[in-house]
Amino acid sequence: MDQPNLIPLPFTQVTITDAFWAPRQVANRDHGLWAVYDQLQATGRIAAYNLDWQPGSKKPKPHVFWDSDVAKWLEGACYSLLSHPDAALQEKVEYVVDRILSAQQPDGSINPYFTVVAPQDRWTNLRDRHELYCAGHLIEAAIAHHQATGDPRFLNGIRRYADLIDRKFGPGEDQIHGYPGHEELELALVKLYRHTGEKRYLEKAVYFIEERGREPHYFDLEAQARGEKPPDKCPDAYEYWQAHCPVREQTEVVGHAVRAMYMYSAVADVAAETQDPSLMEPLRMLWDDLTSKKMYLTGGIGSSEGNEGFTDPYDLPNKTAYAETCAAIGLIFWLQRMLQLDLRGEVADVMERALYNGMLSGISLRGDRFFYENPLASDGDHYRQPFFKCSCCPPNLNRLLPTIGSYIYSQGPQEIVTHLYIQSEATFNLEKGEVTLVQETDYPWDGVVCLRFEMNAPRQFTLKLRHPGWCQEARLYLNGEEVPIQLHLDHSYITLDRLWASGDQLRLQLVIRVTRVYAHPRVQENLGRVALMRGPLVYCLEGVDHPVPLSAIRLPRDTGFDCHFEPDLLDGVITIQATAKAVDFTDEDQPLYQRTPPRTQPVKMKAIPYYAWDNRAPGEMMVWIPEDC
Ligand code: FUB
Ligand code: ZN
Repeated sequence: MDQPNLIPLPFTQVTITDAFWAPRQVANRDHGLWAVYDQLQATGRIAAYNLDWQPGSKKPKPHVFWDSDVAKWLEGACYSLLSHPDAALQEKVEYVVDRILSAQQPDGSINPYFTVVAPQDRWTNLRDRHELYCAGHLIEAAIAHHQATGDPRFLNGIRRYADLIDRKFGPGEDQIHGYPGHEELELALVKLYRHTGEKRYLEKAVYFIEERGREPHYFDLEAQARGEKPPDKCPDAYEYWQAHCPVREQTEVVGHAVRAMYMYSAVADVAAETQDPSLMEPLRMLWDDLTSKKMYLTGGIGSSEGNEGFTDPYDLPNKTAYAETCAAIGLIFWLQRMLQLDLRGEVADVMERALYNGMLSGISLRGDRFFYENPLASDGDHYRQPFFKCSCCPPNLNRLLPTIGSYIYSQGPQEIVTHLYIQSEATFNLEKGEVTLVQETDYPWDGVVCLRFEMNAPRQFTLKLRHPGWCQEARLYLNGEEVPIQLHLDHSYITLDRLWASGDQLRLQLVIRVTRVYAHPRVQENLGRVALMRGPLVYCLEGVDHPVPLSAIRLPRDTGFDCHFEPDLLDGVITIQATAKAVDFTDEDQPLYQRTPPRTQPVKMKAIPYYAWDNRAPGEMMVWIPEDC
């Protein structure tokens, strides 16, 4: 580690005032959180804490990971309350907390499935049964509740559960030498350590990370103890759980995508806390593998439904893309942590890409319908739903959206780093005093960003502004004087170390153009196709905007583009328009095979931002457009 760690500026110190993210936070607050709450009630997830299910009962049977859905909703509701008090939501939060605490067992555990459905199976199948995963989400929820309310009762209750896990797991003879089948608890324990100052929580996170993938494989041992045969083809079979080898030996992203992202996030957390560079090395290799071979243009990851995760390099099909919303969220979690340890613009570029595309497509503009899978092409049979049987994604969106503010900036003792351009007002407590930064911009539609400092006395600090990788042409002015960007670039961050004074102004002009993007030729489906990007946004075509089937459209390579801001379309978006060609499908008399290529005619093509698709009439969608050379 060649620099002191940065920390993200918490969203509680950032007020977003823009026309892009602020409305999404309002939609989450007014619709999303309520819609998910109703579903948690309707499906029995909250009633499960009554512990009144019995074999043969008509009540819904608690599922192994229902707690995680409730906990993520609770966490999101608490974050929302932190920036926007709301008595009605607060009442629901307290009600849910009461229900959860009422289900706590004398030993501290909270888990309706293991209390009423299968008490005899507790801790016997860490690989598949999710109790440690659920515990992690409960810990995160309890910390958020404590932050939002100052009331320690939920946190204290959950700490009893964390303490039980702490006693139960570890290297001791009377302890279980296992680790979670679905990672999550590890990052939650680091959070709990940071929140309480109790070092043993961090040590337990370290234990789980170090133990993972060691031989003999714990998952083999527990399978044998259950009287089952361990999976064939070990250790590769354990790639699904990222348990095929110790974390330090992992160089390729494998297995279940959400699990992988949560694990890498925890490894980055532990690396930050322990300053152990040997944990950063694998993370850098995993980043390279992911971003050079296994990530969709949208920042969606995990292309296969079979393992909800990764397959071979360049296996990135469009229509069948799994690209789970939670996986994009996990990627955002991980990359935010990487940025604190190793500030590189390309990492922030991908984090931004996932935020604006792969994650945001997961939720409707109104905030109450969700995608689980985020394909890059559709025949018109893929729609957002109010909820799912396996409903991890909706409450994950509920908890990410209120915290967008904490992805914009980092701070060091004497350093302010701007990763994202989002209109906002932020307060930093630097070593030498408080600094307010007011950011004004119409990003992502426009690339002009004005930054103004306010402080009660001049202060010396370093300001770093990300030079986005998508931008080929940028200019920067400090108090009206141009700053030669190239002389100040450090890993794609424009770095200015000076004595700043109140009223100092910066104007960053990022030229945003429509860009044609081509995939690596080994991504078979995209050969001969092009995608359109404008700034951080990936664009797509929707059937509803076109008079011909999308499969008929060919985009000539030399066609120019017009961009129009359409205030009444999809809550206000810039569309990309062009004259393309449409293959004539209508001539039924054409022979099946002929020597001349099919006739084409001009067609007006209109692309919209990918995140906004499926918010109008259901229909086809396509990101990668056949190109006509
Ligand atoms: O297993 C819990 C969650 O459900 C995972 O993170 C998702 O991929 C879904 O399988
Ligand atoms: Zn999910």
